[in-house]
Amino acid sequence: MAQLACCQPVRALVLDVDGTLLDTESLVVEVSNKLLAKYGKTLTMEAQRAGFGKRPLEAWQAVIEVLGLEAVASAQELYSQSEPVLQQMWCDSRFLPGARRLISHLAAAGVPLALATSTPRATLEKKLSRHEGVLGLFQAIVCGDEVQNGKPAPDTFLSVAAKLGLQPSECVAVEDAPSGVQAATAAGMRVVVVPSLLDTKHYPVPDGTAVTGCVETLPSLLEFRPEGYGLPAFCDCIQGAGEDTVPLDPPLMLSGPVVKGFGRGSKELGIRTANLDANSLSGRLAEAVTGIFLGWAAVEGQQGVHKMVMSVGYNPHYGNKEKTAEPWLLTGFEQDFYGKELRLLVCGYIRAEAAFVSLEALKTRIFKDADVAREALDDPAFHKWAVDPFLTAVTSAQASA
Ligand code: RBF
Ligand code: MG
Repeated sequence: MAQLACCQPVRALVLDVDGTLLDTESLVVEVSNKLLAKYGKTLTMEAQRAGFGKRPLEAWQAVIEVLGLEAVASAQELYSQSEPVLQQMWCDSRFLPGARRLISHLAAAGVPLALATSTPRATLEKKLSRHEGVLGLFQAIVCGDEVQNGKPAPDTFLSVAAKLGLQPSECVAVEDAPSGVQAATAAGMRVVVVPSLLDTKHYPVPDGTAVTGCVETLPSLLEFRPEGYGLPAFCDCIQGAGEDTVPLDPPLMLSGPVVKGFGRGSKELGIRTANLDANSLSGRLAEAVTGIFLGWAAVEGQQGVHKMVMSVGYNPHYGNKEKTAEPWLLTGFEQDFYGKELRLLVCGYIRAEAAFVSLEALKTRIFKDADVAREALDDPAFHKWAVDPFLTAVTSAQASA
């Protein structure tokens, strides 16, 4: 948790939209890759880093430069091809885990909230069109088409602070993209970074005592603790084995065939995780931020639903390159069910992934996670999901959780 720096109390939270509040980056990557295929290119990590966070035309210009497409396409050309496709998709934009909870909580507590986005106003409205009442939670909104210079210039953040009637030093910004972090820093705000790029070396190193710039880096907004900034703490946590867990509402629903994992689970750890094929659910997995989650599982053709605890991410203890989802079914995993469809209803968040000093320490923590899940899932707020049709539709008999 960030330690509050000396002087300025936090009077407002200023949020970026794309990749911070809403999962639009996955839509952009999908559409851009289809378009770039015509030129024999893909939206590489470097291109994403150059483009993310910027206004659409400036983002395309940056991508062109990174991919060396200057001779074959202009930013305007690429924008006119991608934008109509994206316009159809914006209304499907979903909140990233923890985002809706954060803004609802702070708004209800009377903390001023603002948006500082590179998106044009009309596009922002499309992106939030199915999320009724959300625009009304913000005291100030500044869009990319309302400032002279887009991110990484400070204009968007300076303008939003002015609209709030606050000094930038009284605001904390939340950003996912390097260009956005740069913009908020240049405006004189402290920044909480929730990286949307895998490679965190492109982000500044957090300094909890900094007066401007990155004060902490979080795997997702599910880890944000408002009390670290003198703001009211969440009061929706659900306890299990003495630990707080965060409800995910709506829950995340994942399904796919069970595949063989790294084989470490049973051999080294004494647990049998049922691995999901990351490719068969890549879109959803990208959106399921990393961390340790709890929920319910159902296996095609099997009886009942099962308590489940799951690790999503890169297993920092082992340093995997591929993102995996490894659910551990806490009951009923006796038969071999490779190839069968597994359905997971993920309704709670336990903690961030971590590296441990020893295998023993990792194992101890995983068994603690299981205890937390077992107990928390008995709470009515979590237990209600055990009878969800998403799960019971594939089981052979009535749920018996
Ligand atoms: N791997 C890590 O590297 N760090 C973790 O914090 C971590 N937590 C886990 C929690 C649970 C509940 C489970 C089921 C797995 C977790 N793992 C973690 C993944 C573990 O390393 C993996 O399941 C085995 O390596 C088998 O691939
Ligand atoms: Mg962003």
